[in-house]
Amino acid sequence: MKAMGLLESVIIIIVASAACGEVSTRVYLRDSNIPLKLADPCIPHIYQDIMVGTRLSIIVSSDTGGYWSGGLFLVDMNHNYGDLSCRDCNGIECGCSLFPAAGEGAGVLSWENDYLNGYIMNTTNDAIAGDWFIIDYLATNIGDCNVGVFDDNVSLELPVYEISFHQIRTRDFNGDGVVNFADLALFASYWQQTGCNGPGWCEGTDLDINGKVDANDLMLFCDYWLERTK
Ligand SMILES: [Ca+2]
Ligand SMILES: [Ca+2]
Repeated sequence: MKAMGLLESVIIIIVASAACGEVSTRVYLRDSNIPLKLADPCIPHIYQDIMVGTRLSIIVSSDTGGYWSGGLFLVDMNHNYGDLSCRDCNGIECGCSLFPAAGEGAGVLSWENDYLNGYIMNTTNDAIAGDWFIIDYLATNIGDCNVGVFDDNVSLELPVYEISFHQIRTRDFNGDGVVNFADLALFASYWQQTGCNGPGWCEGTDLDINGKVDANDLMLFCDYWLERTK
């Protein structure tokens, strides 16, 4: 009798794990296959500092198939720090935010209210394991931005986890997507400049916004030498 009970428990656990696959996210620099590094490899979903203006892509994947619904949302004030956007194509809104593994008829839909701003997603019954959706992200402001990952199987109101970005002043002064000699040249043109003030801060070269462009700003600039924003 006891053995029978144990057997039943094992069967329930096996069935439950087969039914509850895991939906996960990966973050890349946009239009590349370069993954964004975690701040600490042992702590998931909290990424290394990124510069304002950085363009990323968030891929939603699953290790199981079948119907699923959820979404990616900026909750509450987070929309002051970042933007989510889907990919339109072939005249279909968000049409290119869907991967074939999400199934024929899967959907991505823009949705917002006073509290949430982002995208609802659903697969169909013929979805298979793999990459399902891609949503783009732009860091728009200095500060912390959290993107909520929602799984309707878990909660309709609270994210199952948040993807966290810490956003700092850009070193890509000319906005061409990479920190290199062109930015250094602009930095050099402001070297020892005083009287910098906001919002421009000497075209962004006064990185510690103390009014002058000096060795401390150079150090902050060099920390991101050859870093890319997309
Ligand atoms: Ca640049
Ligand atoms: Ca300074």
